[in-house]
Amino acid sequence: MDGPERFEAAIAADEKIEPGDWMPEGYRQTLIRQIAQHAHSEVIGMQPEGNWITRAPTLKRKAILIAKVQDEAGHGLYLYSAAETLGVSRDELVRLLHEGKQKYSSIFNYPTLTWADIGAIGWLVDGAAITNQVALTRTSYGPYARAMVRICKEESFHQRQGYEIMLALCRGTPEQKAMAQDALDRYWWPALMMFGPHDSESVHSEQSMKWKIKRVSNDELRQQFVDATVPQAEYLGLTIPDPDLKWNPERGHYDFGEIDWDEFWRVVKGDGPMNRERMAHKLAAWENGAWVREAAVAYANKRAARSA
Ligand code: BYC
Repeated sequence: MDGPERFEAAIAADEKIEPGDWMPEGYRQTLIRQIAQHAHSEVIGMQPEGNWITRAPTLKRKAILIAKVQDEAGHGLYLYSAAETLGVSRDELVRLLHEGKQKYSSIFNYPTLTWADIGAIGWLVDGAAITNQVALTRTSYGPYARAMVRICKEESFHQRQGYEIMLALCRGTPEQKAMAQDALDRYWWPALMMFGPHDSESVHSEQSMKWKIKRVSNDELRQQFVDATVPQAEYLGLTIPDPDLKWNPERGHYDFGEIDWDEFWRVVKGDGPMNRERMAHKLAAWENGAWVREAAVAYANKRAARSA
């Protein structure tokens, strides 16, 4: 079998495509786009939570939050490494992000106003991320699938710690419970937006499903997330801010209201509440870290010269 035929046969048989294998250029480009966007999301995603490290309510909460934020950096690294197996360098991907030519998840363009937001992010944002990423453990590209397995294990812990923060607040004073409700009110709809546009509006889904890069559609994953999260909100005694949310016995799923797609596209296109701040912070961190990169290169050059 030649390259294209072998590729099609591997996809049909649910086998993994590996870095040295022949693959269509569109498959390679789609993976680079998605994996890079995913990596950038992990890295930019450190900012909203990093915002609360100095203000975590106890030493224990602070230690847990620092570990979580470090985990996100690690996820970024696994994903940049997975993208590099497709023949693109991490420097190039970082450059594309800095020039606004690649995206990161819309969710990280919302501010973290109170400590309860840290709970809501763990519970809802990591919860949505796991829903999406569990499906991606079966993606057809081997290095991406394997990165997802490891990331999902860490994300489940993140989701639990977020839920536990919400539980503590909901069992606390009326003011603490109100803070938890306010965080849910602000993060619910942006969390649903993480799954992307409706299937009918999704540009890449059809081809990505054929190539088994995507295994479950945007709308199906969003529904799975809603179905899993509503009982969790009920247990907390919180109200999901959607008057149309209702169990539909015929479908065996919750019906829910329409996302504000104008807001989604505004945020995706750079005009969300925190887009400018997130990118300015990222660029400043990159510039401030220049001496570390220069020192690392100088050290590597010196070692190479010594061993030559
Ligand atoms: N935000 O054709 P579609 C985390 C774009 S981080 C921004 O459906 P696709 C965590 C999309 O890119 C988890 N843009 O696209 C970290 C496309 O534009 P381009 C991040 C979005 O790729 C720290 C256009 O809309 N997870 O866990 O087939 C703390 C049309 O969309 C968004 C991932 O990245 C969005 N929400 O499907 C806590 C998962 N949605 O590229 C937690 C991996 C869509 O043509 N990615 N767009 O310019 C995916 O699974 C898929 O890329 C998506 C979109 C489901 C997101």
